[in-house]
Formats: sequence, structure tokens, C-alpha cells
Amino acid sequence: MTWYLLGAGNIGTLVASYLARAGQPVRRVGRGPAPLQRNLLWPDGRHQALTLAGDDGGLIQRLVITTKAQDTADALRPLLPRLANGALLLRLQNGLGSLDALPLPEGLQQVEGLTTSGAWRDGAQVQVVAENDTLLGLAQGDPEPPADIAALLPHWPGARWCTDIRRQQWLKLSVNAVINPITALNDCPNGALCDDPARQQQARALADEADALFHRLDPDWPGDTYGRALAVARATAANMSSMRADVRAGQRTEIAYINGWLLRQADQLGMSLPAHRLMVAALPA
Ligand code: KPL
Repeated sequence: MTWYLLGAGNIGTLVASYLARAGQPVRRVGRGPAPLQRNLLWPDGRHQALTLAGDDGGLIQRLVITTKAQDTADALRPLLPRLANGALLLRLQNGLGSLDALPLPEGLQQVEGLTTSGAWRDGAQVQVVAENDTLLGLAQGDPEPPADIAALLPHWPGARWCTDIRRQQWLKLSVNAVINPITALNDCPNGALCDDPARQQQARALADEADALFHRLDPDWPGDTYGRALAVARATAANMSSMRADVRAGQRTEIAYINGWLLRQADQLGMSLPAHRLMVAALPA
């Protein structure tokens, strides 16, 4: 069964290389019939030449979504007539809710992924920086992966099936909702959150509001978003957050799918999250 790939960026290319290793054919979708050549290089010197076949206009029964959250609805909308009922979707992107506004067909199996693997691209060369943990799971918490995912996992270093993906996504989102907008607005590296009292105060307000919301959504929410955000900021001190990179590049940010997602949940519960609302208003969506 062919997989289609929406978003042949760095992570998309990495996933395509695992699919190729697993013997599952993969082609790009929505970018015309021309194939795409990529050469992946690993830090230990290994390399893999990858040819991504172009779009054939066929029925989509397997789809990997690795576009940025803010680009997803526009990219996927024209493809909806090709999406089969019961298709398998694998979504790997920052943020939540990127598919919410789309009239998706019935019975989709939507596998959600979280990864901290990293790669960067120079022309056709994709340099893999790190293959870290990748969690894949269904929102319903199914104990077993769909067959095609089970067949893929052994070929994907660091990947494992996860039965509480939603909790893991919320934990990551809560941290991103603190670090990303503060670093983007202040044009500072992640570590700058740890040593500046004004930024710490901002971080505290965002973290406390996120915890209040998640406690309403899940009484077992562990809290301490502030502590977790600071720990991640410290561990990635020299990094440029993805939102800061988008702002610097003059692009739309993921704000509507990180802090904006929190606001949409809060609105439904009649809660106000003023610190997050400020961030949503301040950053380009
Ligand atoms: O996920 C990230 C991002 O930049 O989007 C963090 C964890 C903040 C690392 O930069």
C-alpha cells in the first residue's frame, strides 16, 4: 500500500527514509508528478539515497503529514476528495488542532506522532543531526498499532508505540506554549528564559494558565508546567525555538496551534487565559 507524504521537509524526508527501509512505497503528494531526490547523511557517516516518487493523483489510503501546523489545512484541503474512508493518517508536527477545520472522511485512523529527532537540509543533502525518541499513538490510546505502523516501527530508530499519546502531546504543548512565544517575541535563545526575571514572570503566568486549563481537561494532570518548561529551556539553552525561527524568517508561526489551541479549549470551558491571549495577538499566525 502506497504512503503519500505531505511535507517533504527534514522530518518528512526522514520518515520517508524509514518507510523506504520498511519496504513501504512512498510518494510525495500535491507537488506534481516530478520525483524528488534526497541524500540523507547520518553523523556516523552512513548515507541513504532516496528517490521520492511524484504525485500520481491516486486514492490516498496512507498519508504522512509533516507540514507545519499552520500550512496544513491549505495543503490538505485540495486533497480531501482523494482521501479514502478509513485511511490511515500519521501526523508528526508541533501543535494541535491543525486538521480540526477540515471535513475529513469517515473512520480515519489518525496516528499522532511526537519526535525530538532533528535534521537540516542543504540542497538535496539532508543531514540527520539526532535520532531521538519518537512516540506514536492513537488518541483513543489503543494498545496495538495499526499493521502498517507495526511493520514500520522496527525500521525507525527510537520510535515506540505509546498508549497515552494525548497526555504526551499535552505535556509537550504546555512546554512549547511557554518557551516558543517568549523566545520569539524577545528574539532570544531558549536558555534566556532561565536567567531573566521579567521572562521568568511571563513564563510563570503562561505556565500557570496552562496548568489551570489542563487540570480542567484532565483531573490527573501532573501540573508544574513552569518547572518542565524551565528544564527544557535549560537542556536546549543554545537552541533557537521553532517559533523564533519562523518570526526571523518572516513566516507565519505555529501560535494558533499551540497557545491558540489552549485558548479554543478555554473558550469552550468559559475560562480566560489572558497571558496566552496576549501571545496569540502578538505573533503572526
Ligand atoms: O520544541 C521546541 C520548539 O522549538 O518548537 C523546543 C522544545 C522549545 C526546542 O526548541
